[in-house]
Formats: sequence, C-alpha cells, structure tokens
Amino acid sequence: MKLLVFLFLITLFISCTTSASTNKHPLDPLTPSEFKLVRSTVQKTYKASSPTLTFQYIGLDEPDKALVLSWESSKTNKTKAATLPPRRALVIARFKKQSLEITVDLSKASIVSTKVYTGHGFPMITFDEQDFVAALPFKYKPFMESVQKRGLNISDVVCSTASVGWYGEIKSKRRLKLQCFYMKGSSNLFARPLEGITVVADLDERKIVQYFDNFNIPVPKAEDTEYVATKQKPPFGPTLMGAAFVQPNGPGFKIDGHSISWTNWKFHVGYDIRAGPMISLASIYDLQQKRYRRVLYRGYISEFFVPYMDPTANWYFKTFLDSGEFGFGQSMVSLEPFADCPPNAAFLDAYFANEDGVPVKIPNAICIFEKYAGDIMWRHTETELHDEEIREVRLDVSLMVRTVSTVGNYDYIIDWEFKPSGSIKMGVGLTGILGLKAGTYTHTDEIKEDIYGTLLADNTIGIYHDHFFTYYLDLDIDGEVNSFVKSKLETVKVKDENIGRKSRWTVVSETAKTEADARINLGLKPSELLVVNPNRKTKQGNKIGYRLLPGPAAHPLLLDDDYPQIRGAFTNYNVWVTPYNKSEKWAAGSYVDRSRGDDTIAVWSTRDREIEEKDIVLWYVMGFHHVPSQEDFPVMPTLSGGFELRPTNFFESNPVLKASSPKPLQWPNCTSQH
Ligand SMILES: *[C@@H]1O[C@H](CO)[C@@H](O)[C@H](O)[C@H]1NC(C)=O
Ligand SMILES: *[C@@H]1O[C@H](CO)[C@@H](O)[C@H](O)[C@H]1NC(C)=O
Ligand SMILES: *[C@@H]1O[C@H](CO)[C@@H](O)[C@H](O)[C@H]1NC(C)=O
Ligand SMILES: CC(=O)N[C@H]1CO[C@H](CO)[C@@H](O)[C@@H]1O
Ligand SMILES: [Cu+2]
Repeated sequence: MKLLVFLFLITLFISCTTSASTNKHPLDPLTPSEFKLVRSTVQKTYKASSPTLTFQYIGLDEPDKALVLSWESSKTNKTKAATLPPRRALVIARFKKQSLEITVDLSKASIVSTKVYTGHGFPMITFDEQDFVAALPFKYKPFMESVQKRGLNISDVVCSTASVGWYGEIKSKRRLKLQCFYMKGSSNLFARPLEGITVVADLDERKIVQYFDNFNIPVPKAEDTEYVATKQKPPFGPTLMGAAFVQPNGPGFKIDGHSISWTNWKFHVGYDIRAGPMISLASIYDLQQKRYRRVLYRGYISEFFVPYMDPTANWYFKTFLDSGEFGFGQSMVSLEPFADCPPNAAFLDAYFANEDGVPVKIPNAICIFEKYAGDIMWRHTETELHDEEIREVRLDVSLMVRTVSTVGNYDYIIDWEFKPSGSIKMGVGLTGILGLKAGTYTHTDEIKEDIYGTLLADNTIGIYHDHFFTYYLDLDIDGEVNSFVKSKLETVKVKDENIGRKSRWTVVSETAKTEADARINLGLKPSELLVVNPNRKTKQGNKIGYRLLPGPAAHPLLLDDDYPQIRGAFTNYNVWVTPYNKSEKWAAGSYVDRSRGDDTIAVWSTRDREIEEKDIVLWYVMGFHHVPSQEDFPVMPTLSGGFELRPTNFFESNPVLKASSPKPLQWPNCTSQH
C-alpha cells in the first residue's frame, strides 16, 4: 500500500515539455493581438462613444476550404512556398439595437464588409451582459423585499441568468430571466433556489422589465448539499489508492502552435467562443501508401438542446440551446491539472473577446494527453498447437483532447480520442449540478400531482430534461468527394430444405442520392452507416470508407409543433448529411437566442440537395433523456456517452499489425522536479 502511494506521488512531478515553435496554421484561433486589432479597427468606424457598440462574437472568418487545402498540400511540397490564406475575423456586434455582421481584414486592419442582420433571433449573449443583468435585482426594491420576506440575508443571495426561448410571440426583444439562489451554509447555490420569483431583464435596455413573486415555497435547507472537499464532515470514503500512467521519457506527441502530431495521426486543435474546441485536418499515416490520408476536415459540436419538462410559469421557458445562446467556447473553464487531466497532460490556453472586444484568457483550457486505461489493442493466444503456445498482445494507448464547458449548473466534458487503429471516438460526460426546483414535499407518499421530476431531497426536485448534442463532422475520406452509404442488414430465408438452416442475414447497400435519403433515426433497423470515397478502392475492390458507430439513440419526445422543438428541430433525426456549404455551420441557425427555427438544418435540408459524390458533411445527434435519481444529488457522478468513427476498408489490412508496445517500466527510477 505504501509503495503504491509513493509511486503515485512521484508521477505528479513528471512535467511535460512542449515544443516552443509556433508555426502558423490558417485555422488557428484569433490571438490576443488579433483581437486588439479587430477592436481598434471596428471602433475606428463605430466611435467608442455612446451609443456603444458591443461585440457579441469575434472569431476567425474561416478561409475557404480550397485555400486551406492548397496551403496544406503546398506545405508538404518542398518545391513551393506555402502561403497562408488572407486572415479575416468575423464580428457580430449590437449597435443601436441592431445586429451587425462585420468582416475585418487583419492584414490591412480594415473593414471588408458590414451587413445588418434583419432575420429572427439574436446573437450570443456575452458574459458581461449576463453579469450586468445578474446584479440588477440587488438594486431593485421589490426583489430586496422578497428576500427580506423570506427571512434571508441579501449578502448570501446570488442570481443567475437563463435564456427565454420563443413561444410564438410576434415581436421578440433581447431578454433574460433571472433565477436567484441562497448560499448561506453551502457552496451549492443551485441546490437552493428562491423558487417563485420571476425577474425579467432587457439586455438592450439593461434593466428589469418584469417582476413577480408568488411567495409560498421555502428555500431548501443547506444540509447535505455541500460538495467542496474541505467543507465535508465525516464519514469519508471510498478511499482511492492512486492511479497512474507513467511516461519516464515524456509524452509521445508534439505540439506546434495548435498542430498536434502523435504516432500515425496529425491534426489541428482550434477554438471558437461559440463552438468550443474544433478539430481540423485530421489525417492518418498509411504505412503501405507511405503518405498521410485525410479523414476529417473539420469537426466540432454545432449545437446543444437542453429542454426541461416542467411546464409551469417559472420553468416552461427553460429549453436551452447552449452553443448559440451562451457560447460553448465562452463557457469553457480552466482544467485542473492532475484531476481534469492526468499528470502527463499538456495544456493550451484559449482566448475570446469580451463585449468591449478585449481579449480574455482561459488558462489551461484544452488538455492533450496519452491515455492508457489498461485496454488491449489486439491479441491472440494460439491454443491449438500441441507443444507450444503463441501469445501476442498489444496494449492500447490513445491520444485525448479534452475540454470542459460549464454552462451554469451543468459541466460538460468533451473528449476527442484518436486511436492508432484509425478510430476517432467522440466522448461527452455530463456532471455538475442538476436543474433543481424547490418544492414543499419531503416524501414521495405526499405527492398527489405530477411534479415533473424526481424528489431528490427534502423540498428538492430534479426536473426531467434532455441533453442533445449535434456534432458537425466534415469527413473527407481520402479526399473531398465522398458518398454516404446505408448498409442495411436484412433477414433472408434459406430456401434449400436439405440445409438445416431456415434463415440468415445479408447486407444490402444503398448510396444516398439526396439529403432526404440520409435523414436517419437510429435504432429502428440494424444498419451500418458509412462515408466512402467512391473513386478510391482497396486492392480488393472495396470502397474505402469510415463508418459511424453510434451510441445509444435518443429521439425527441416533444411534439413537432411545440415551440422549443421547432427551434431544436435539428434533433428530429440522429443523422443528417448535407453538401458542404461554408455558411451552414450551426445546426440551430446563426442567430439562436429567441430564434424561430427558420434557419435550422431541418429547414436547409428541405432543399433536398444532391449528396452523392460530393463534399459532404455528416451531422450526428447524440441524446440523453435524463430522469434524475438521488445519486445525482448534490453533485452528479459523470454520465458518459459517445460514438466512434472507424476505418472500414480504408486500409488494406489491420493498420496496427506491426504497432510496438511501450517497454515495461523499471520501478522505481523517476526523478522528481519541484
Ligand atoms: C509541388 O509543386 C510543384 C510546383 O507547383 C508542382 O509542379 C508539383 O507537382 C508539386 N508536387 C506535388 C507532389 O504535389
Ligand atoms: C448578513 O451577512 C453579512 C455578511 O456575511 C453580515 O455581515 C451581516 O451581519 C448579515 N446580516 C444579518 C441580518 O444576518
Ligand atoms: C449555402 O447555405 C446558405 C444557407 O442555407 C444558402 O442560403 C446558400 O444558398 C447556400 N449556398 C449554396 C451554394 O448552396
Ligand atoms: C535509466 C535510468 O535513469 N537509470 C537510473 C536509475 O537510477 C539509478 C540510481 O539513481 C541510476 O544510477 C540510473 O542511471
Ligand atoms: Cu441532465
């Protein structure tokens, strides 16, 4: 026992050194100096006087795919100098109650174009506006009276903001609703809502425009809600002995700016205030063809949909689109070394611009590490031989890219996992604190009505809800021209009565011609879904491809014509395929706050465009229906899900046949660094 603890401590001091070189990449996120340049360029035109212009979004205006690809190919061609495409930023600003789309050329420090957006919906809500609005109740007399009436100390009250959705109203304004919580005696503010208070604030006016208090529900008690380790009381447990994956020679990956290379993989890790992490140009080295072959041009989570199932006045509007409303990248948090990521992790910082255009740093926003979880890459024991046994085993190490976004009460762990076998696994982990509602009940025997959730503790209900994640996956299987193939497994009767068998199954493949052919609800019929390059075949003649190995399928349960589902219509299918279009990035539309569902993938794809032998994008919707249980309180153990993209006739044979395993470690021989 002592030895194990000792070994664990040593691993904590093995630090990773990463390459200092920072070669530029066309998909690099904007740097702090670029944000400053954008700010000064825009403010030259929109003078920093009243009325003020606020920056709701600043991000890279992605160069055209053709330019990025020609940059990449010339980079590997020594006879030609690789020229970076022109670098531009996209700004979405609010000015005089209008949303502006401003494109800035960074090399010329000039505005290239300005457009007023006139459609439905509003841009992302900045942290600054949320902070401003969350402070308003403390200067608002009726609210102060509500707190006093409850016998609470105002200095222990905290307010948090929620988007308000769209429920059929003709004219929408930029608004947030506030929910307030009590912090005295516990760090777990979300467990102690001041239920019954409605505060509506206008974001353009920056003031409270509606207030209502139906004071009849007590604030749940502080007892048993604490999650901060230093504030816990005995008994403690379970106790862990320690866990480690030790790399005495350092990690096996290289980081050059935002470009990562590791074993047979290379890819780029970007960042965007709205999307969070973005993986680009992921290619895998083929030993036989002696070249890198592209798998993924760009991948990221395009949108989230988190509708709660309580239809009452204080809750019905809680149907969040976390990316477009709150910014999944803006919500990224610093990762805790040795806890969020193991000791062998390297970290990247991320930068976004606040509403004044000033860069804000998220230190240690992305971690990259090799993971060895004791898994087996492949093995065989030959037991058929008479006097010997052949035993061959390769251990499985993968490369992880991890971020965490904390959107209010919930924490989302987002993993991209690359395997030497060519698989890419997308993982999500849900943890943090549930959406909790205060109630009068303390036992299920007292409940005679629908409480829209599970009674988790005294006066505390965990409301039913969903989490849907929509991944944008621009696969380029060995080139841009790809097709989507549905291989259905179908039962066939065996006709020959002399054979003992009555049935078998076979594969019936069908190439999707248009978008309608590629809208799929998973789990109904067994099928394999593949993205193939129809013009490239293996020596055996199979179309080279990657297949989607889905996780458990979840389908929306709200009615199609329910307002939240109209806005969240991108969850109507688990799989969509669209032809690549640079402006179709966001599954719920570009302007999501108070959107009306007129710019979702469900609308774009009604054009039923051709997708055969085209540059195509695969959209995958993963979902969870969450029925809270008592174990999810006061903080929820991680609930995991994911899916995999797996090479399928992409290689001529097992690409890790000749993979080497790391040598066994000689213990103990680590030097500690302090
Ligand atoms: C490298 O660039 C040169 C000059 O543009 C071109 O002629 C040649 O075909 C390129 N080679 C490859 C392998 O792309
Ligand atoms: C409220 O809390 C503040 C800060 O903890 C404390 O100074 C103050 O005395 C409290 N007021 C009451 C009425 O308990
Ligand atoms: C790209 O998508 C946008 C939004 O759906 C659409 O307006 C535009 O016509 C599309 N462009 C092409 C070339 O299909
Ligand atoms: C490989 C290695 O670093 N070996 C070292 C292990 O520790 C002994 C004692 O400190 C050294 O002499 C070895 O060089
Ligand atoms: Cu949940």
